[in-house]
Amino acid sequence: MSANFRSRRDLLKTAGSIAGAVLLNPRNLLSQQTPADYTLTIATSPIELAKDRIVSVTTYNGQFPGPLLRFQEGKPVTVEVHNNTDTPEQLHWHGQFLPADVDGAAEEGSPFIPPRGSRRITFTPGPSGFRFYHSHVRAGANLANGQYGGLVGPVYIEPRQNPGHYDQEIFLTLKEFQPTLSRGGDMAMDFLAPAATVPSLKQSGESKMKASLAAGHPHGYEVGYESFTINGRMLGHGDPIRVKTGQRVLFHILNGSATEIRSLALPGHTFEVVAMDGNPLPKPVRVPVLWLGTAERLSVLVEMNHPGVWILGDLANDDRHHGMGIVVEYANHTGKPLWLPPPPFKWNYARFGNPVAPGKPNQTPLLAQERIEVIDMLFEKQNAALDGFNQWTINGQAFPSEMSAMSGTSDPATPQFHLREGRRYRIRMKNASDDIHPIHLHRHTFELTRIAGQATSGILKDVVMVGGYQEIEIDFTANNPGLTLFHCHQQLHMDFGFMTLFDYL
Ligand SMILES: [Cu+2]
Repeated sequence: MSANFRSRRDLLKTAGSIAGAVLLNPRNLLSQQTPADYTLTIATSPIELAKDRIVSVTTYNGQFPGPLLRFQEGKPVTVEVHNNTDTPEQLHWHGQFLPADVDGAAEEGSPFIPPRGSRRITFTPGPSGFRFYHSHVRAGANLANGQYGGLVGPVYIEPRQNPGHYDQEIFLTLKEFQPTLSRGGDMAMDFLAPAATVPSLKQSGESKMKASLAAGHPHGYEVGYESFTINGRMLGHGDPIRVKTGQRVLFHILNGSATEIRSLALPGHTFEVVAMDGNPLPKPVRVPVLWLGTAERLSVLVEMNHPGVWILGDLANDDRHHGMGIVVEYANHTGKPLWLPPPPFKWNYARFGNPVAPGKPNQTPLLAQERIEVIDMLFEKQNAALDGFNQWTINGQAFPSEMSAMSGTSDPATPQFHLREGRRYRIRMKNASDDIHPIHLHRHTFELTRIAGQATSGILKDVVMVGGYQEIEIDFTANNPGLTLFHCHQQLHMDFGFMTLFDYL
């Protein structure tokens, strides 16, 4: 390998002496010689979810989740990604403000990491907080590709000053394995608040569904899973989280699922939510239950004040019994871990924001109403329209799937929406389907401003769940020129049309 390396360098040197400095970027030469700060290798490897349950999936560096990458805000890093598979790959840096060619989305023009090849990138991490990286290729009907496998890993970007005050910091990645297709699913629907739906959206969605079923179509495919894990281990099969009475434990929780919404509770304890999607909240908020849509993150402090051996687990009994949980064990306590269902609780994003008086415009002076340009988006489902898969549209347009297919080429698609740098935008999302969509905007942070009729402010995110037949508004500043992808993070939805592209004029 080193001989190979040297000969390549010699070759470059020769080329340089012949062609002169014009053809060769000295930074490229330098990067050939300097080792990368981080190396990630994509390969198929066995992962032990539980005793006698070993699955073979694509991973980063042979482990699940991928290694925790700790960056420092504003300090450039070089990452080399090797692809030891036969499929072109994209590694997306979720939640960071990066240029489109390193963001890791073919639709934005990021080059693929070629099969059996590699790609080296340098970028300046930011903003600070809990981010993650994951595969960003289309899986379509192939449940071995995209985020269905093990290509998910956490990123923590250290802030310039550290405001933390805790005794232990623990990263948890929630992820299912062994996906299968079924007709219709069992997605939890009634946990969001406010529950108010928009009658016209409901009427439109239901009549389309009725017409489709009347025409003899079955329900479109949904994905289900055999195995549920936290940090790649089914409940009871990994090491417990060991704590001591009186400790404050900071959990950084990532929903790394390809398709599922997750919940968590820890009997006898409450969660003090300090950040959402890595961004500090206006003030910490104490809740008994956590909900995370696909790709959402929560940073929560837990005061360990209820000694025992407990299950930190999903509220859905079936999913918890199939592994979605982890044991929390106090020092000097033994025995069978206990689960107790939490009190009834609804998840309302507005609870985490600044209250806004009813009837008042929910704007801080910075976001003066007259400076905001509204972008309307209508989300619709065409039941079972694509070989049994549901097709998804934004304002009647399905994103062309061949675009993000595995061709290995990365010609950007045609942008549907246009931005001007420096301007403030409001995306008004109307969901005319009964599904909850975790909507993600690349390369930017947005602020939640209205949730199903309820105004709020101060919550900065990069993914938000839009409830069935509900309307949500998010505001963002166009401050990172370049192609910008917007999509539902549910793999089955994004793969079958639920994506669109912004450009800057
Ligand atoms: Cu969706």
